[in-house]
Amino acid sequence: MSNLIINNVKTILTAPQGFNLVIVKVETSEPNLYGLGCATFTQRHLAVKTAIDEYLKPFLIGKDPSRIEDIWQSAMGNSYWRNGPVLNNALSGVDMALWDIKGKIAGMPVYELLGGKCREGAAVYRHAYGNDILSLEESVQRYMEEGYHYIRCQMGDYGDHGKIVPPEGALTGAYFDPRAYVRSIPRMFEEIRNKVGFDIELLVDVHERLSPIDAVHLSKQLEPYGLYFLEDPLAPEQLEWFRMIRNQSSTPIAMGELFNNPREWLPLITEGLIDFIRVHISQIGGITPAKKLATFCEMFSVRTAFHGPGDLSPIGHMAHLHLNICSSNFGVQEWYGLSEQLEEVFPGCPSIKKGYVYPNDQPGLGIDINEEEAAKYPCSTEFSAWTLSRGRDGTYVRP
Ligand code: GCO
Ligand code: MG
Repeated sequence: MSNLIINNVKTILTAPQGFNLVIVKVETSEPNLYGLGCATFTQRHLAVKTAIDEYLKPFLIGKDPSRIEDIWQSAMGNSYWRNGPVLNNALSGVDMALWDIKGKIAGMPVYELLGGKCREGAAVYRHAYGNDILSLEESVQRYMEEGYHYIRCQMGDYGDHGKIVPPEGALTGAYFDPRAYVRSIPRMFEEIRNKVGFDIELLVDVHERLSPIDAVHLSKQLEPYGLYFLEDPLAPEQLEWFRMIRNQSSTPIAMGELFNNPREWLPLITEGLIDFIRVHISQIGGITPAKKLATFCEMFSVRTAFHGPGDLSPIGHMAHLHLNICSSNFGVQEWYGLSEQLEEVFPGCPSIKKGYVYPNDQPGLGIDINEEEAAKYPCSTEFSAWTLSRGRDGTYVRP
């Protein structure tokens, strides 16, 4: 294997579950030895594809795929301008694929290369949803019956959708009212706790939609309901407010799906302002930086809860799983659920049983792609509607 080189890098675009997914396939000079990675930035998939095809592919061809650290560092620095979502996702696709190749060469699953198992399966949280409290409670109870111990609750849209009256002539958009949302969440948890008690872990995603002082207020209001965590209470642009939240409330805080740059998470971790780091690992550059981040968090008693939405490929979910299995400070994994179509496109999807996701013992990441199946589900170039969000008076606000 000493003369092994990368001889091709392919970008595969597919949307089997309706979300645009970006997959990287790194091929080597050894026939049938290739690796797969997730580079999904669903809203700008073509920009990521360009970064891979036009820049990373020529940068990588001829290089030794075993030199993961050197490739990660040099690809990150070669563009000089760095830490943005497009280039980080592109690099993540390559990085995961290189770990996949290394595992295949070693004949070991990636979690073995990263230190070995700390646990057999990773606990996941599911998304319970309902338009009203009754349907939400039903959804929570369904997940409980299926054996889930961690359940995230979301009732309707983010605040009084439909009841908002903007000024005449206001532009169309996804309207929401953050104040109404803040008022509704404690009421929602009061009802749910009354119904299901305290033996189950409940969570909520604020989706960075609140003004800082409303987030402080909400975290205090939620104390009686003993949440497992309050997710992404503020945007990355509002980091200094996390100290205020911490000083005023003991509700555990999870943060980070929008993070790109290590400078965003460093102060929150070192200053003890969050309890869970929930970065989107393709958004920070893949397994290499994510394993370093997990180890760094361990020293500060911060647990991991990586972002696992629908717009993440099963290869990305698999990368999480390998990290979750071998990191002692793993907390919980967000689990959106995989459709049958996804399982057909990605043979080897992880199995889920009674609230835990299990890895397999295949070498590498242990997941493949069926390119013919993938081609049946073209990506969409429509702009996402939910990110065209507006507040009560029709002003554009970030979602
Ligand atoms: C979550 C999320 C996502 C994001 C999505 C953006 O799962 O917690 O907030 O659903 O909105 O990944 O594309
Ligand atoms: Mg979220």
